[in-house]
Amino acid sequence: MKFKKALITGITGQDGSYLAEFLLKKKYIVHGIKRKSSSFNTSRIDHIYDNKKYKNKFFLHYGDLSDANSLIEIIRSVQPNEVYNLAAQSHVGVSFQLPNYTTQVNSIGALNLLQAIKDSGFSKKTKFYQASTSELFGEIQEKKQSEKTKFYPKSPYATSKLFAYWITKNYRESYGMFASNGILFNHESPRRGETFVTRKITIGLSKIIYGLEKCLYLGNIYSLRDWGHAKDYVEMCWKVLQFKRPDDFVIATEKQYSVKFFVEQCFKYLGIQIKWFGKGINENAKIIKFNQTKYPNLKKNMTVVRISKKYFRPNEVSNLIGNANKAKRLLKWSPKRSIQHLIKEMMDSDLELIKKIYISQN
Ligand code: NAP
Ligand code: F7E
Repeated sequence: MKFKKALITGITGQDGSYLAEFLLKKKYIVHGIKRKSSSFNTSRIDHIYDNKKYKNKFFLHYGDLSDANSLIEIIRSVQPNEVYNLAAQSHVGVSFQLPNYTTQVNSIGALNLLQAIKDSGFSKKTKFYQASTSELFGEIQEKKQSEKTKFYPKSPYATSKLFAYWITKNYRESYGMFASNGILFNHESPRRGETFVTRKITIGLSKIIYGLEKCLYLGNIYSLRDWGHAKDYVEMCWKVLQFKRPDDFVIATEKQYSVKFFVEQCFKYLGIQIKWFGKGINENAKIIKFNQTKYPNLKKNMTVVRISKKYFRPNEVSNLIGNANKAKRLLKWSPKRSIQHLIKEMMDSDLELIKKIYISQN
């Protein structure tokens, strides 16, 4: 039996690691591109690499989206059936400070990869998935955003992804490539990068519980997002490439919550009652009721959340919610995990992580 070969860029990231696990379970041979880093960057995939079961099924290659030669070399040697382009400078806030770099990686990087497939003579053999994003909708032009909603990107990240979205379509139309966009709304997990807001909250509260920090500082807590679970969403990436023709799909839960709600639900899960005071930059949350025996490091009236100007962006996307009807209808997909499931999983995982750090320090 001939196994399919997949190549994943961004394999060391949140989605890349879940997608690798998913594809290996589907009996794919998985190749991943990791970039050179002076410190270890493979913590999310070490368990796969170390698993004897995957010895001849999982391979890593050094490469970088900004280095076209490395991509051509890898494509030629791997000859993948499917390429998932998940690599990116993916932080919206950071993209305002690194607009050029963000564009090099996210826009030119996607182009380099498409061109590497074409130059290698695989335009008709290799399917291509581009990790597009709800950030393309930015200043929303429709209440719920679908594949038909007009784009209005509001950050260097979003504009860089706009190019990648269009160049993917362009290679599809110009060269007959099976090249598709998954327009994914926010998706989170215990493997989410620590500077994205959900993970910042779950890790921040865990540190407060163990007395390693006193307060969590956030930016715009009124921002609204459609948050799904990364495990549900990587299944979608695969489904997008299994569809009978290349196409573009919005993937979303169609439910919307504020950052403030996410904070409240995390405290609720921990069994800690908080109350909000003040307005604007002075808004803050204090602890009202909690179990002192369970949480010896907490104090009544302790301020556990404050607002900091540092985390506001020059241009904010404040309201996103998807319409995933097309994916539901054509790909027979719907998200399995709720926001409560997500919060429980993320809180449990970060409490465990911080407990280990606390024990090692005491
Ligand atoms: P992530 O955790 O930030 O992972 C990004 C990955 O890209 C990491 O493996 C990173 O490597 C790699 N990378 C960065 N620059 C690179 C370069 N120049 N060359 C090669 N690799 C590079 O992102 P994610 O949350 O998994 O998201 C996956 C993709 O989906 C991204 O393209 C993101 O923009 C997009 N997206 C994400 C969401 C979401 O809510 N998560 C929603 C829509 C779209 P290191 O580990 O070395 O840093
Ligand atoms: O912010 C607000 C912030 O950084 C969510 C990426 O995966 O999803 C992600 O982009 C919201 C924003 O994600 C803090 O201003 C408040 O309104 O978690 P985030 P994002 O910007 O939505 C999209 C779909 C992607 O494609 C991206 O790759 O939360 N917010 N206070 C904060 N955000 C952060 N990071 N930190 C705060 O302290």
